[in-house]
Amino acid sequence: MTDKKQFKSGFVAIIGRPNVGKSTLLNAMLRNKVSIVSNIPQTTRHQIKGILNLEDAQIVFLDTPGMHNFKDPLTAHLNTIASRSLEGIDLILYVVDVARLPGKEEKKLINILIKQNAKIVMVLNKMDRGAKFINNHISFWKNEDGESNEDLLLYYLPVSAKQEKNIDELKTIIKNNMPLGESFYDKDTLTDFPQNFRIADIVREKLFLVLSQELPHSIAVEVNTIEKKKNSMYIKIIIYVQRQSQKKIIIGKKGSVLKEVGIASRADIESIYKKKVFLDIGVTVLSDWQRKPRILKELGYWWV
Ligand SMILES: Nc1nc2c(ncn2[C@@H]2O[C@H](COP(=O)(O)OP(=O)(O)OP(=O)(O)O)[C@@H](O)[C@H]2O)c(=O)[nH]1
Ligand SMILES: [Mg+2]
Repeated sequence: MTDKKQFKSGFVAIIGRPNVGKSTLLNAMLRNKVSIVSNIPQTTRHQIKGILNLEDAQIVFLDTPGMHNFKDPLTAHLNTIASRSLEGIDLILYVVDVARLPGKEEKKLINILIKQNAKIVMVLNKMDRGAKFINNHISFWKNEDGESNEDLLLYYLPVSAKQEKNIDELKTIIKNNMPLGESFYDKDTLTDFPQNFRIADIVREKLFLVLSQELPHSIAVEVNTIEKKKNSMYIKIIIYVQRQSQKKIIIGKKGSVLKEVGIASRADIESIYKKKVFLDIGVTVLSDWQRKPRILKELGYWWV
């Protein structure tokens, strides 16, 4: 039996530049797909909570959009979401990609992180690609802002989120550093991400997968309607693009792209919700949606 007094709970933010593997890491720790993943930067656009329920602890992870230096309006929103997720955090997982050199983004991030009142673990991810720049990352951390940061880090831990290497070790470190406390959520909660956003994100992930670099950065996916029956769900989805030419790309020749996206999305949604799914996906041209506060709000970019 668990001694109630010893139960631990806390909040952990997963922070890093775009594409380092933050969402992959979250999914690996939860052994469940909560956050979408792609090889295109700025995949995550929301703050997504993933909850790890253990016998003697509940750990609430916050996956965040990667922090970026660009100045366009969407990126500014994403940076704001990432910064806000540091409020009230017990521990930060600062994720870096050891297969690439640290640069401006890491510099900016380190300067934000050292000001936080939280424990920090540096997660050296993508070790399966070789440890080429591991020392560069460690010395970048140590030397930024006058060689005084080393003691702010609890650990450096090499992992491969994709191959699930060292993930249990990371979970143990996190648990050991959580404060004593009661659960924040029911013990069977996996995420607080609303169903419609979760479904929209799955469709966005499949668009990345099918179109890769061809996918316009400025697309958005909205779940317009969900009709639930006992064993099935009918879901109407609208993909917003900025121009007619982008609509053509999304639809593909004779609808081939949309068809592939639909098949892959349906498979994922059915496996999450254990129901038969009917997907109806449409594409709408809406110029400059990123600058329209009403649309941004409907799409779930709350802090506009
Ligand atoms: N080789 C390798 N690839 C990885 C690993 N972890 C993640 N990736 C890949 O890196 C890419 C980015 O992964 P994401 O999890 O979407 O990265 P992210 O940091 O959440 O990215 P944003 O949400 O855009 O900030 C994907 O193609 C992943 O498959 C890893 O441990 N090894
Ligand atoms: Mg992500």
